Amino acid sequence: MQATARARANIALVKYWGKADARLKIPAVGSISITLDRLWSDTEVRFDAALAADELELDGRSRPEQLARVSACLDLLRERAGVGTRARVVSRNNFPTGAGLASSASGFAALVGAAAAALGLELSPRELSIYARRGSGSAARSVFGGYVEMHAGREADGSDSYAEPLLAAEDWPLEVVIAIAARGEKDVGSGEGMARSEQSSPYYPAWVAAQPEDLARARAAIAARDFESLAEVAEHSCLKMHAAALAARPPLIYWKGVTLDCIEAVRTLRAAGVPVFFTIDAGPQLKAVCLPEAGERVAAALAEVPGVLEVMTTGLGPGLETRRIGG
Ligand code: 2P0
Repeated sequence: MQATARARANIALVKYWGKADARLKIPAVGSISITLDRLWSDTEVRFDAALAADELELDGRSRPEQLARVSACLDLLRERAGVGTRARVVSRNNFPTGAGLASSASGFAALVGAAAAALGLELSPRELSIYARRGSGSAARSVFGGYVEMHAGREADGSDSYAEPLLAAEDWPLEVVIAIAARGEKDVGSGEGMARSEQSSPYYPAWVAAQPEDLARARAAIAARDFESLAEVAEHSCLKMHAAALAARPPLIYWKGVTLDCIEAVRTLRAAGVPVFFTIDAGPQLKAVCLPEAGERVAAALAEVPGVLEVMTTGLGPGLETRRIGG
């Protein structure tokens, strides 16, 4: 009863921010993302009757504070399989954990993929997406590669709240240049940030109300491979999400000064005709999305911004990959 899985991080171009149901992790809004090729979580799950409790090792050390969330996700799959056996989970990210680089997305997608395989459950990608959502809302999207849409759904039980592929990575190969502006885990996790925005930001209702229009525009831009139009809606969605978060009480300021300097660098490039736009999640790192021919120029420009610690470039990648070991 052992399996491994690899799932990749994703970044949203039309953002997810806010929940309709916090317990079931049903998002208040749909979202559209791209899956990144070079940022992944590798996770091994081994169910073992000799274990008295679940165990978690993340990036080489035990993480008791994360264990409850992992166990809760495993419980859903144990219930489905009709077993009570505890598991040892060993997971490793090949990129910084908890720093606004979507480690919970790749982590929970890999966890669900490996646990389902270890239990011998034959789940459809849609079912895997629903289970991954219960771990972390954005993880529902990392089950798929390329361009992905997450549906908020209408059902109270979350049964229609899952992600679906929109377009394969190779059908429109974009590049993503990530500028690392700070290391270390963020102060306010996205779950808490969302709850605070829902409860106290005067802009939150407007954010939710405008989402269908942004989703429709991004969907159309992706179908038409219209970079300019995707750039416009993605930057708008990012800034609107941060505006809602900034207006929460107490405020959520995820950016550093260097983040703003990176925004300016991207805007300068675009004004000069370089096909690039930015997006930023619940952390200080800026992600610049560009056509492949602009990748080197964008990476060089961001590396020159004072305070940028590191620049990583990646293409778009595939969805969840799972391997069962033994039986
Ligand atoms: C996104 N983020 O769409 C948005 C943009 C962060 C900013 O999805 O509470 O870690 O586990 O559902 O999945 C991060 O949210 O939150 C996220 P939970 P998650 O990528």
